[in-house]
Amino acid sequence: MKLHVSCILLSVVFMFAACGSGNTRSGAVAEAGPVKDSTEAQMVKVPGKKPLRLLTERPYNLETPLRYFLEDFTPNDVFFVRWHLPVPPAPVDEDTFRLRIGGNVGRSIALSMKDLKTKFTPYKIVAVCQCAGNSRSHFNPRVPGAQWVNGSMGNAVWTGVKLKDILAMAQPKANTKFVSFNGLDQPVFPSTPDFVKSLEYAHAMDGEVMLAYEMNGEPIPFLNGYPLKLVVPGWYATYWVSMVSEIRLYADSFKGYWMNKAYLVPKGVPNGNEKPDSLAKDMEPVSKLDVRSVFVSPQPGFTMQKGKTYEIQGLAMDDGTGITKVEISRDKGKTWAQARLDPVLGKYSWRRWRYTYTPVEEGPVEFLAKATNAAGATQPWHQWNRSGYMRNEIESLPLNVSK
Ligand SMILES: Nc1nc2c(c(=O)[nH]1)N[C@H]1C(S)=C(S)[C@@H](COP(=O)(O)O)O[C@H]1N2
Ligand SMILES: [Mo]
Repeated sequence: MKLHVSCILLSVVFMFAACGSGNTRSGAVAEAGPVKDSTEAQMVKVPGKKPLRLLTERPYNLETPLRYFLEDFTPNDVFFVRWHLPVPPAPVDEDTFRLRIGGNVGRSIALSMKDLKTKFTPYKIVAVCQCAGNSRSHFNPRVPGAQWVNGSMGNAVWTGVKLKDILAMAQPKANTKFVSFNGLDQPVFPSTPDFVKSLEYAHAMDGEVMLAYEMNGEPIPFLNGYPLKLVVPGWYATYWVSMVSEIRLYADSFKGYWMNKAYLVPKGVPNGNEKPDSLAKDMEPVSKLDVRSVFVSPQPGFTMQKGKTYEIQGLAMDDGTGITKVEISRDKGKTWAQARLDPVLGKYSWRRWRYTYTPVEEGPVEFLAKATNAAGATQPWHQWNRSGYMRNEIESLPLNVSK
């Protein structure tokens, strides 16, 4: 813990943005309603990052303010940060760092960063990294956990090596079923389980799961997992293990706290739904991203002028199936109009949508946004689960119209 504290003895600057009252964090039940601007919250400046919304300090949990989602690729210096255990005290030394691969393999190997950058064909993919708990603060009744608004997500170009190429070098045994991933972060007390995640072997070998050493063309930022981050396109970010240093293969299943006790959702239920008074009994690990859309601009409560034309803008994403439609409603879902979709930046990227609107009447107006993907999957009107995962309820944006 001492080491960790020293690492975060930083010039912590608190700021309160001028807009908004900030009362969304007061502990009241969060309404399942409009997207709230992260800039209402307390902000913190840590090395390597611009001011971000502070959720917790030990370890760091930092949220990206909404306005950065006007960019297609989330800049590294505002990319959200999520840790369960203390962040290692200092960046690793690239020369001495080794990625170890062992377990059910023909030969255990240890790879240096230089090995990874020179002995394999580089691979690049655009993918959204979204925490399974993103937007948790909107769940009603409120659920425990980091009270994210919509900013525990980001889109980036990831460069590195396909996991299947790396595993092949260790000669996996034919009966391999699971692969686990451990990072350099460690619990303070031996009773706290280390953060280890696993994937089925076939998934790990699908040619898309990769180990990234670059994010948007730069080394992965320290707080996002320097020097190596597992990228699992289309899957929630809990699998995107930061500072990966150990990979193990198993002939049978892998069991561990972070796979079998945490990050569970009701099994086989669309949108991970359950009811507070009748919780699901059968649970399974969270996995693929639900279809969702979020509003990015304008800010909630913005006042438009009658007769002027405005662009309402947002993002939509899913598990890689592909967003095919985003619809907008101004009458609580009775009628829907299609938004325009920007070009696809990659199947695992988010996709920007735009809707042009010219108000003709004064008064309040509420927009709803609903995305649909190529498999016909869309967003629910109501959603709840005990841990606040996979949030993808249809969102609303309240605006005003003046003379
Ligand atoms: N080593 C390690 N990797 C981790 C975690 C962690 O606590 N330790 N948290 C996971 C979770 S829950 C999320 S949402 C993502 C966040 O990635 P980011 O911090 O780069 O945004 O990292 C994942 N990888
Ligand atoms: Mo997460």
